[in-house]
Amino acid sequence: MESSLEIGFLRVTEKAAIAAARTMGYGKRKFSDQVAVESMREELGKMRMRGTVVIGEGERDKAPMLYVGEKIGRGYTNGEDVSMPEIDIAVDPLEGTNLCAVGAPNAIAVLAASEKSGLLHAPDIYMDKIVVGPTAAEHVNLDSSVHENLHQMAEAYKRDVDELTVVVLDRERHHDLISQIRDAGARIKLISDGDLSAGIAAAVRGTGVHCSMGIGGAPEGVLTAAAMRCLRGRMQGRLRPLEKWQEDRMKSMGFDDATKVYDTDDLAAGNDIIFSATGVTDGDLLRGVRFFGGGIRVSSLFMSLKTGTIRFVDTIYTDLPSGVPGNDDGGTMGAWYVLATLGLYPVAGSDLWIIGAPRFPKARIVVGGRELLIEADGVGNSAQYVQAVELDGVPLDVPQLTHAQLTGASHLRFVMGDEPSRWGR
Ligand code: VTB
Repeated sequence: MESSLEIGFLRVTEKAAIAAARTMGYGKRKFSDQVAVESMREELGKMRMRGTVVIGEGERDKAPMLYVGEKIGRGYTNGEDVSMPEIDIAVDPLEGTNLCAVGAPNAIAVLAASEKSGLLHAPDIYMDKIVVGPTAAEHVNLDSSVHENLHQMAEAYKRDVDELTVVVLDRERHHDLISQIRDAGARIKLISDGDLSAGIAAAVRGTGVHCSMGIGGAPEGVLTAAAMRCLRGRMQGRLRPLEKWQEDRMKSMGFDDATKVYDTDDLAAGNDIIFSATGVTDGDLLRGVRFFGGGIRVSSLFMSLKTGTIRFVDTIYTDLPSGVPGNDDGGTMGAWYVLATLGLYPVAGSDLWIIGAPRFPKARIVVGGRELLIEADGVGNSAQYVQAVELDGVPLDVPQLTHAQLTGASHLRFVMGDEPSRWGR
């Protein structure tokens, strides 16, 4: 994937996290989710790709935005533009909607992307999961007993079982699982929501979490697996239809073996996987969004499987005129670009302007209170070479102007042609 596209995905989760964080503590779970979805969709729509949502907000009839199968990106804005890459996208714009609604820890905005067919289109039902980091990746198996898995993990981590911490969703359905973990002697962190964030935390040293176990959403399992590919951890899952409609759903989507264990590579098979998660509220892994006078600070985990990079990114968005380091460079580049399209290049530290090839047939700019009309007769994709230049009707022999000449003039006229000329040599 092109790096400009990759970095675009970071922006997508950053923006969604900011939108959701603005609603933190409102007690409106659905509203928090909705603003994150809207933001994510808007940002994804700006990207130079032909994106397809493979994990999203639900099926088309239930979700107006980011539904499974939705085509998104500039490659679909005006018909299909085949020059842009096809990308499969899995999103969870707000993982932990309840957490955000009450301001509890570990709400995140998440996205994974891959080349076509690199992420499993899992049904929106439950999945029994086990997630561990690289240290224990080869030491666990969903088919083994909880006792055996924990003892294997302890060996891998070179510690006792009672020095392991397992995260489990606090649900009635986990009654037995919790007893088995307690019997084996491991510590437990019960969470009210957010097993995706817990799974990622398990794969990062220093979070104090070693494993995530139990039944949560299958679509989020695919996102967890994408993160595990990048972190070299492991995620195993088995679809667990807990109700009849889930069984039907599973079958209708072509998943008929309820005993099959899906490993990390089955869930996220791609070779070119991008994973981005941005903290909404403070958590084990990431800080939440912080608003301050004139700016916003966000923390993300941003990974690329292909380049093998794992980045913890801290970004500051600001609207202050003084900006932050980087903004002035960005501004200069923007100003330079505008001037270049007008056929003007300012030589820094001097009063000279070098004359280049303009891109627009007509432009009016105000310089020192006076209007300067810049015309480029016949400019176009083939006519991109300067043949002659006049300033207020006087032909110029050299391709430069002083600042005083430019600010004292009212008409700069270019004659353009298809071939390079000898003008200015
Ligand atoms: C919850 C939620 C998770 O799945 O577990 C949900 O906290 C499904 O469980 O983060 P319930 O229906 O019991 O709430 C997740 O959304 C993702 O796995």
